[in-house]
Amino acid sequence: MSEIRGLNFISGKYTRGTSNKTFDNISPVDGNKICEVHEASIEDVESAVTAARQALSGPWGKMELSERLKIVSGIVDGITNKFEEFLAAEVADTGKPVKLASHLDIPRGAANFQIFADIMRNHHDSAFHMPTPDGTGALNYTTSRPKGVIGVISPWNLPLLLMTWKVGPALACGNAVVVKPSEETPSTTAMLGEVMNSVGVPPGVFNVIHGFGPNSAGEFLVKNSNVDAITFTGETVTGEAIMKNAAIGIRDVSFELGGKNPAIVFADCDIDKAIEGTNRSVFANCGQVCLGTERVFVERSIFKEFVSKLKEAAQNHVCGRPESDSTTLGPLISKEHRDKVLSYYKAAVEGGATVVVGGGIPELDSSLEGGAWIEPTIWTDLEDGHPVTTEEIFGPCCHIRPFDTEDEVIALANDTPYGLACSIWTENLTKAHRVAPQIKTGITWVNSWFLRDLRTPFGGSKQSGIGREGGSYSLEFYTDLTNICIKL
Ligand code: NAD
Ligand code: 6OD
Repeated sequence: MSEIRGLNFISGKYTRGTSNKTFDNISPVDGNKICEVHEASIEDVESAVTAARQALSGPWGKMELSERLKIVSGIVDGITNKFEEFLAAEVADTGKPVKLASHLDIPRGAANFQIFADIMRNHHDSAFHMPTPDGTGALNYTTSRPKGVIGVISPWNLPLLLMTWKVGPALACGNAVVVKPSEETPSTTAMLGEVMNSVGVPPGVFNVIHGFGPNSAGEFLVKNSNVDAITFTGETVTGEAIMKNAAIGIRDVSFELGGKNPAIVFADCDIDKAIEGTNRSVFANCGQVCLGTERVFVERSIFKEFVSKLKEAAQNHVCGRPESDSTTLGPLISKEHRDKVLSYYKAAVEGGATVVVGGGIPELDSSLEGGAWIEPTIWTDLEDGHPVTTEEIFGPCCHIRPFDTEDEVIALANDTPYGLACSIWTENLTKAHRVAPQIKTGITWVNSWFLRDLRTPFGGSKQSGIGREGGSYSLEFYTDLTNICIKL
């Protein structure tokens, strides 16, 4: 099985590709090599895109909707039947606790196919009757087609979940895809090829190419003029680079990008609920969730109590091997990413922060020395505008700042170029309804975090994204709409 994890998947077949270049997939838990990954050449990317194009004019393109959706639903069973293998591969690549991946990553990875099969099964076109001067009238109706070949570029933090969140709707809508998973986490995307074959997805509908971004598979894919549209999840600066290349040929993009998400904790919250939720939103997945909280604003009268309780929660986290039942915190994805996060830990101290807890590398069993471990960290007392409070860190850390008034905290929450997510903690529903719409984000939770109904629109405002995906909103990107106007 480890063999296919590092292979490209083109036209229904696993292949090393033609580049003769490989790179190592390294465990973030202990630094050991997991497998060798075969980097796709520009010719391999071209082959994958050609295979996808040809699939659109083959059986896939001609298939009845009901048959296509039966196949898409079959992918759910295909993943579920290999649940343990997907789980082991995802945990190996990311180092995240088994408890987390078995509840979130793999079930959601499968559910992403079911929801979009259901959405398409219930999708209907619109019709508009129109009067005309001669009195006979006209009938307008819409009809949608698949957009074509979709380039899917995905990140490493929730590899299977975030990739299938895009492949699910793309296939349900009848497109063909070429997927470039993150170089850090190639395994579960590669393994999905086997599932696609086993459930009858025709060759060329789902293709996987491995490699990096610039001057590698990611850039080759975006620059390929036979790719009709690009859907991407990752950093905002990467989105900018992709958008420049997608502009050539005026290709559509859908972007889910970075965030610097606030949590707003009002004095009238249920403090235990707020602590439990903020403990998850700051530290889950070792802080590597785009929706995660890095800025916490707490009403002054409960500030000290909140800081002390969140500190206690942080201290209770246990770093350790993913398989251990007691582990609550995995490593960061890589030593390189840890260097970046540690540079913010250093900058916080240099900027005069009070380090409430953490701030360094934990002392762990010597067998974990080669891993990318880091301490959960909380700061207070940084000046507004300090980079630690404005830039996305993507680690298990947050800055907590007191506030006095509702208007003040709304302004603070919105004072960022990002606009992905927010959590508001209050037992006063009137206040929640008043404040929530004033926060400029794609999603705002009240008394919760990462509670997802897959039929709802998901995406980011400002520099956190372009477009919304989820439920029938995904059709805006994955289909092309034609209006047919019939003069009666
Ligand atoms: P990244 O932008 O570094 O990489 C994402 C993917 O883009 C990888 O597959 C990478 O190889 C590829 N890539 C890099 N440069 C490219 C280029 N020039 N052309 C084409 N492809 C290129 O992101 P990451 O480090 O993997 O993920 C973490 C980031 O993703 C964070 O900023 C996080 O906030 C963001 N993210 C956002 C969401 C969301 O829904 N908004 C979800 C998850 C992660
Ligand atoms: O829940 C989702 O659909 C989604 N796209 C989550 C993104 C999480 C980011 O790390």
